[in-house]
Amino acid sequence: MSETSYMEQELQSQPETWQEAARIGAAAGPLPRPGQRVAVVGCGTSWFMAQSYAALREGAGLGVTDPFAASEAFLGSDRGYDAVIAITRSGTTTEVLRVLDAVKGRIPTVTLIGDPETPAVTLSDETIALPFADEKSVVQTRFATTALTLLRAHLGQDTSQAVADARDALSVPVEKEWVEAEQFSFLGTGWTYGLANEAALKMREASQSWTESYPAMEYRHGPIAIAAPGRVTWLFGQAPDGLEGDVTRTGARFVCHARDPLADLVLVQRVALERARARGLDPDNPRSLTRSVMLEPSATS
Ligand code: F1P
Repeated sequence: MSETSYMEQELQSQPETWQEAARIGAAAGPLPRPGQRVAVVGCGTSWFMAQSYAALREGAGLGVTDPFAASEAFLGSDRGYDAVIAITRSGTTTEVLRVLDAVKGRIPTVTLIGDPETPAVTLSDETIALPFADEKSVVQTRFATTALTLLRAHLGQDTSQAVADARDALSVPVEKEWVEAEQFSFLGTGWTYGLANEAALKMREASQSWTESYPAMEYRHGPIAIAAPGRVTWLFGQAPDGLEGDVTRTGARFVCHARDPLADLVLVQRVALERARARGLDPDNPRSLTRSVMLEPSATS
């Protein structure tokens, strides 16, 4: 592995790519208007960004917004969607292309895409290209967070604090305890649940770590049995009453920072990178993973 991996370079550029995305997102564009019924689809990291966006949009009272893994999307006409948003860095992910193809001419689509020279563009009615956030590393960091920042800005959020907090997350030390921990459980509520899912995926992809993720209020319903000394429970956003005490009593380390939760995800990306390094792994080329899952035409979902 080279001293500076693509993953490291890419994750460090997030404050700049977020600022650029916020400019694009704040302008009027092809994204759905308030009140429209929206389905958001993606795979892997992009699915988790869809989860976060859906919770933010619907939570802001801007309309029904349902996130789906592209392979499990319910987009029948009885559901009455006015728009489908697809999120895909590569633009070649088979399950996403299948959704775009299936709804073509029936539901308007807009795709947030990293590489605009790809089939997803042809299949989409509209695209929002983020080539400045595309990545060389297989493990996604900045494309996902930049796409979500664009969507946050489109919902009317001021993302400048998130940018400042991302700079902070890039400068604080990565604690030794996080690099050496045996296991991580990531928790979130509302839009930060998608971030928890993404944090857990990042750690698995980059460093083959044992991670889990749950809605924060679900954690006491069984998963807390995993919490123990040498393990970490990391919460994004506001901690539910009493949860810190419940986790601390198990001997696990409870982590919850005040910074913008998307910026706190940047810190987890750094933890994943350091854990990969500590294990001699190449985070740019993780075991069994490719930049995009492209299935044979005959393969079923
Ligand atoms: C989606 C994705 C990635 C994952 C892996 C396979 O890619 O599932 O999130 O890390 O590399 O592809 P995309 O549709 O956003 O290009």
